[in-house]
Amino acid sequence: MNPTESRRPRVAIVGAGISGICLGVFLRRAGFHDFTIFEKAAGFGGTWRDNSYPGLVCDVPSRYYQFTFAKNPDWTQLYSTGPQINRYLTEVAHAHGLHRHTRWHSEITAAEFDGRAWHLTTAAGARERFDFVVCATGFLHHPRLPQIPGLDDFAGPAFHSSRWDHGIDLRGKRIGVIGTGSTGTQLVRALAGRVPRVVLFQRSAQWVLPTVNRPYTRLSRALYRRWPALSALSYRLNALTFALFSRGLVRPGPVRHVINAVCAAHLRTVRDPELRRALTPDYPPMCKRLVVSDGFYAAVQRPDVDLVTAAVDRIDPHGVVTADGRHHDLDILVLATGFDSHAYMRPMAITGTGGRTLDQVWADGPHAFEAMMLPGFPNLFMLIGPHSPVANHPLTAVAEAQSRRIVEWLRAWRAGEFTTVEPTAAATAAYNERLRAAMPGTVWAAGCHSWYLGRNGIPEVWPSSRARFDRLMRRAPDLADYALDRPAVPR
Ligand code: N01
Repeated sequence: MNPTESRRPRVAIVGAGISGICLGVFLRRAGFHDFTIFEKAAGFGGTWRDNSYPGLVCDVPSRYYQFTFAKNPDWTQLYSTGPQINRYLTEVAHAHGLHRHTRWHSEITAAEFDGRAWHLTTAAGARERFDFVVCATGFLHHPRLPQIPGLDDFAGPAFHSSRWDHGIDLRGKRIGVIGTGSTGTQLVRALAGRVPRVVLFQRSAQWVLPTVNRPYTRLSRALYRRWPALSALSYRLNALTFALFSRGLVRPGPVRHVINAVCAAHLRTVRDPELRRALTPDYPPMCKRLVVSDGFYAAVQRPDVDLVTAAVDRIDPHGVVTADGRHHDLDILVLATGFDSHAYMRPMAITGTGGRTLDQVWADGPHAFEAMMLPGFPNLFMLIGPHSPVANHPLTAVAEAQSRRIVEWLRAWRAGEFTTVEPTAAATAAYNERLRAAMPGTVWAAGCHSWYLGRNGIPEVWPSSRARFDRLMRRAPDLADYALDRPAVPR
């Protein structure tokens, strides 16, 4: 027997969110069964498990925001709620037996490469050896908490939007929301009218694309169940629509003009000129992630909702004091201040060859070779790593493209074509140089501050179309870009 035929890679996947689930399914389908998913919490879903704030609705249509291998005919509306998506992800994971591969409450704190394999350490101190490590830790994951003087002195509940405390009774409460991203605007829309007062603290105004979250009829769901091809068609049509939209993101032209005009017309629906002025951004639409909403402007025009544009100065036990000296009395404070989108798998301490750490290699900011691998870190893959977010396409699609690629590498390993693989430093530098050169035409570089930007002010997203990204992921690797260590052939 060929000595390589019995090679069975041991694979560790860190994280049981969208990308971890996706890879788990791909591995099982490809006949790789020796893998473990390490999850620090106790459930599947990642960010969809963590975020459960009132009003959470995905801004990508349900029939697109799903895995192509698990299309759900039973979505009840155009845009699904957070709990619906979390249920879907959990069901997919269970349907593919991933619960049997998952270790809950197992946070990986360190990963070290010893020249042949990876050694993972959990928070509980257990150590285990793997041939491959895949970081499926997401990037909208670590809450970004604002440094506001007095925050700890607030007498009522104060928490980040992704840590919603459902034990708190909202009835009769005055709620302050800091932040006007997708989260803050959804919260305001959901809370307005439910509580006596909502105060929205806005540092930067947002452009808002109008939409209507229409329900799917029972008949349409029955048709989708009866003819699965309808789900495939719907996915395809959404992909084409998003591809068109993405053009406006990555280069100037007519799509950008249309989106700008639609957002500007939507803003004009705000009747009070002063409020309209306060809601007018000083940067072009889509520079920050566009808010897609079917009711934010209506909510913010209600008499029981205050939009505060003066800077937050400090917090005291009873509310927020703004730079104009006003005190805003509050009972609950929600920090919808976003995420540290550049942390990726950190604070996990990752040490590659020669004792080099990920923090050292990423001292100037996260980067990767083709979004997935790094020189000096053999047999380590990232899912939805640096420059992976592809315009506003769903991360399910990105996870599928990247999981496919990992499976190809594992097949090659199983066939004995290599023992360790890593991209070369030269290929990685050239790749990142090409990305950097493509950024100036993108809308994210149009002069606003957003979570898309790295520390150097350069966007950390894919600067082209989904089709190009898919082609890159499907292309057979050019072996000149990689350093491969081949297995010794027994004499
Ligand atoms: O976070 P954000 P998010 N003082 O970073 C403000 C996805 N998502 O959680 O713009 C005062 O966008 C900050 O102000 P500024 C989606 O991709 C999807 O809303 O920096 N304000 C900004 O207004 C999204 O883009 C969905 O000036 C402070 C806000 O907080 C991403 O997640 C739903 C501040 C943060 O906005 C992140 O969205 C929700 C401070 N110290 C999220 N610090 C759906 O699909 C920050 N801010 C539904």
